[in-house]
Amino acid sequence: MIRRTISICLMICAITAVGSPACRKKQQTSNEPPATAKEPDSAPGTANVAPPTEEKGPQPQQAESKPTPIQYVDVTQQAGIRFRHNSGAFGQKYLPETMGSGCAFLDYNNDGWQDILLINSKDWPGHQRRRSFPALYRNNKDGTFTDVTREAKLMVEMYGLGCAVGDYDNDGNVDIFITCLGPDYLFRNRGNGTFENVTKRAKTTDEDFSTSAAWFDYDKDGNLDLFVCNYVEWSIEKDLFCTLDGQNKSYCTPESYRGQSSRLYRNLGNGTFEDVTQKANLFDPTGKSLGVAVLDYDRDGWPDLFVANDTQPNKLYRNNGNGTFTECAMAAGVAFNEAGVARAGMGVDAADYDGSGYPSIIVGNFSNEMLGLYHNEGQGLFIDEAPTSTIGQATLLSLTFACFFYDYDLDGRQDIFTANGHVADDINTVQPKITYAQTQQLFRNLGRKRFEDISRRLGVPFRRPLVARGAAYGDFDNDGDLDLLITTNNGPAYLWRNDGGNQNRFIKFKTVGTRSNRDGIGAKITIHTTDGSRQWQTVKSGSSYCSQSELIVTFGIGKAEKVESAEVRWPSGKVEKIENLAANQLVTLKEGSGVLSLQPMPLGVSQAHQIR
Ligand SMILES: [Ca+2]
Ligand SMILES: [Ca+2]
Ligand SMILES: [Ca+2]
Ligand SMILES: [Ca+2]
Repeated sequence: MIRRTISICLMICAITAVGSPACRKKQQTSNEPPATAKEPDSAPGTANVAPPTEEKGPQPQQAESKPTPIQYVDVTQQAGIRFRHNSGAFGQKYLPETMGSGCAFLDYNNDGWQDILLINSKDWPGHQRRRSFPALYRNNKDGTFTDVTREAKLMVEMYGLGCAVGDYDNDGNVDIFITCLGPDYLFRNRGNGTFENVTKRAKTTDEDFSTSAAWFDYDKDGNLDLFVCNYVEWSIEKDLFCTLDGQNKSYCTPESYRGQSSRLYRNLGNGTFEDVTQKANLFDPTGKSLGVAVLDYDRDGWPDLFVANDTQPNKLYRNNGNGTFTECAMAAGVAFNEAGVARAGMGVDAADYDGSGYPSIIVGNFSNEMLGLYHNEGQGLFIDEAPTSTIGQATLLSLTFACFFYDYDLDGRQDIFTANGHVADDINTVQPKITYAQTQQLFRNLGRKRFEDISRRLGVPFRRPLVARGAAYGDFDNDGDLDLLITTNNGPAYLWRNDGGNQNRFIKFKTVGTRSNRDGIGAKITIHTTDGSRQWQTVKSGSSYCSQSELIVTFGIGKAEKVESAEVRWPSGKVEKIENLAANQLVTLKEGSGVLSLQPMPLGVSQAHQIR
């Protein structure tokens, strides 16, 4: 029956795709190389994850818990991060209480060390117990952070959900957009350690229930535009009674409320924005959007959008290159699950995880729903491979909010991280297999589209259940490997240090746009290593859930000693090529000038210096 449904769905999708010219892949007109990259049969770094030598023979029962040479260590306390999210919950079970909040790795003071931004919600009117604020933690370059929220002028109470960071005014300082229930906030970075609330002047505020957001330059005019996901029409007055046990109030699912359209703000380049949602053909009040990924799925050089919707079909907006978008999710096969049912889409990300040359998509979904693993087949079609992959069964019971691709072991293959936690604190009383707090998951990419669930082998943090929401990756200690920042609902935020990931080699890029936006968001970087493998990534904002990872792009290159060549395709269209880069460096690239600086890594404390 299921197989039949799949084939019917595939038929319908194929027919629909053929019948929708705007969604069909155009002829390869760009000067991009064809998608012929092959994956090496064994990644150069494979040796690093071989079982410890003292183990004798395969022991399947223990294999699941056998530690790997890479461990994540919870360094929250020693790093000095004391943040606690306040959902405002006081017993009424208001829907927004279950949703927040996100986080970001960003370098707000341009010292080359990733700082931390944590979004907060607040108490409800009439039930104020304490004041709560977002938090900005400055990296002290020695493994610790200092809370600089007050001096940065970010002590603003708001019912915050998510954030996106990007240098919208191209002055070299990364700015912060915070999504809220009620008016959103745009904070301009003054470049002196403080932020200025420019929301009113910028006209990027709406009263909606906003969640994830992303900066990207959809019209390639050199100014970063802003996409904001909106969720449902909810207010204290409109709050409904829902129940799991027939008696007590539970948190409602979004079916009970009307959706709100997400928004696109065009950056006019003078500090103000224009709401172009209608003009760009993006108006959709059925949305209930929670996640957005920017990707060029058809490789025509224009950034497209994938929007994950909660209990509504997901949307894939193809950028027509003329200021408008065409919705293609049905035709592309990413709107529903394999049975044609809309799922509870949360966080999302896109990357080329199999060396096909095309970006594929992951979507976090509800418990009793698998993660969506939409493989990009080219020609504008995707196929959800989760049901036939390890990932499907392993994510069936998890309620996944944040999810992203990143290369935790630097072997050159994009792995998958998911942050999980249920929305109903009483779920276990009615569904014994499902818990409120859940463990986080990491799927190691084995190549050839295969993944291994190694969550339970990565150390104590991965075995501790949390009510996780946002998540971001970044190399906060500048030792090369990617660390994790995780937020929990109405609880602490966590910083997990990656220990051992840098046994493999890497190369990192920081992009400085000139004709393109200053952050180089949208720049596509392709590297070739000596073993004949090719990888590419895009500098991006958005993805995950309500969160943003560092803007630095990290490539794992296994045991390779150098990168033969790197090509950067800037959003402006300019293409630059660099030959012969030694491994374990941060390469700062300036559009039009090539390499601005080479910074060997790991970066010791004494080596800390300005990277601009
Ligand atoms: Ca700025
Ligand atoms: Ca623009
Ligand atoms: Ca990997
Ligand atoms: Ca690190």
